[in-house]
Amino acid sequence: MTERTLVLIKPDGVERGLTGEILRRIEAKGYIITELAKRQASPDQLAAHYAEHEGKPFYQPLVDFMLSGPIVAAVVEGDEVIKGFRSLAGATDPSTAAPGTIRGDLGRDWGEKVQKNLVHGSDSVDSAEREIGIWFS
Ligand code: DAT
Ligand code: MG
Repeated sequence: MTERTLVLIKPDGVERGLTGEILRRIEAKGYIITELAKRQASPDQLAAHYAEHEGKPFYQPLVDFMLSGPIVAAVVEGDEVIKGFRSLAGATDPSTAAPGTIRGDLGRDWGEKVQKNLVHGSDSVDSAEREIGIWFS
């Protein structure tokens, strides 16, 4: 089924010049980038985006990191793209993410810096629609 997902290239990906490489992998898989924008995230956008993690010990370091530099936000469309992009991204922790994935091939930070894992991808149809509304309204 055709779906939409919200992809964020986090500040580490933008700063390291990996925007093109990450978008290349998305397009090479056959997904369509329907919206694309480089942004400085606001605290309000991040509070909404990461509401499910509020109160967890990693919440504030995660938000601070996401405010540390520009991000690239994209709406990506394709058959089963929500699950499919998370598969391209790989496991949350770049130290164990599989080779061939964005985090496994390109991620250089883990442990207490695991928030620097290059990308975000929505995890369900509901969260995708909610997140797209935060970044593209
Ligand atoms: P994902 O980005 O793979 O969907 P998530 O939604 O569980 O992971 O968490 C959001 C981000 O928060 C994740 O990309 C990195 C950070 N994070 C998750 N678990 C963490 C932990 N145990 N310690 C530090 N940061 C964590
Ligand atoms: Mg998540």
